[in-house]
Amino acid sequence: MLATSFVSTLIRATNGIQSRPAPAKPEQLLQLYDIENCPYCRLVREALTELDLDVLILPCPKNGERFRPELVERGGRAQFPYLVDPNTGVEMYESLDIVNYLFETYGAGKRPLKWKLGGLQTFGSMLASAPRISKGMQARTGALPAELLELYSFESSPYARLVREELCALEIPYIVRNCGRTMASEWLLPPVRNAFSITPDSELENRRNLQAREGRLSIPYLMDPNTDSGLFESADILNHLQVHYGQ
Ligand SMILES: N[C@@H](CCC(=O)N[C@@H](CS)C(=O)NCC(=O)O)C(=O)O
Repeated sequence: MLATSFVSTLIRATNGIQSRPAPAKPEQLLQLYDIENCPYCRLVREALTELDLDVLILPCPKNGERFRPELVERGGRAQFPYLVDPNTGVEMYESLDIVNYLFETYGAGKRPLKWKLGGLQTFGSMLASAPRISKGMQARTGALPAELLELYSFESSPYARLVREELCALEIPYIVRNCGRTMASEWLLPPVRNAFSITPDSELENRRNLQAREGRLSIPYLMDPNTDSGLFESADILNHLQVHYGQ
């Protein structure tokens, strides 16, 4: 299961990993009606990681009953992704329009060249969806947590993807605390870092907060205020979701 997630990550090369933090962070959380393995939604999530913007994910798997009907009422049709920016009042469909909007509104300087080649990005994202076809696509609606879960994640993490797919299938809304990379040492896997006592001093607030909270940093990390728990390790997080929110 993990192997195909690595393939998706490799296909997207460096996309959705490296961050250049937005100079002007939005005060209120952005919201995204999203399907985890949708190639169009992935592009938006990649841009969010690259701009280091947090987002409230509203999962809309096939046959979903929680946020799909809500979007149809709100935007007029069931098409994903759909961005809501409560800071500006903007709401929009169309992945590449959303990416442009995010860079124009929150980016530093020009939109990177790769995003000007939008069609190419869409094609690459479609290839990346293929190895995970049907993963997290069908609703298996779980219990709705009273308080929002928070997932420390970056878009292209193969481990975080497994967790996001499950949250999507369960239709559990969650906040993504984006934790892209800004330093070479962050590319070292946690065990290697630990072996050589390397602690990257990231400029990203989410990474700094997680390091301060737990004394170490590894992605994904799930914070569940409902059970007062913080979990590393995708397998442990998946188990936690099943035990507390699964059918
Ligand atoms: N041109 C749109 C295409 C979006 C699109 O076709 N999304 C698919 C999901 S991958 C969708 O909304 N399908 C309808 C559904 O899932 O019910 C974009 O780039 O945002």
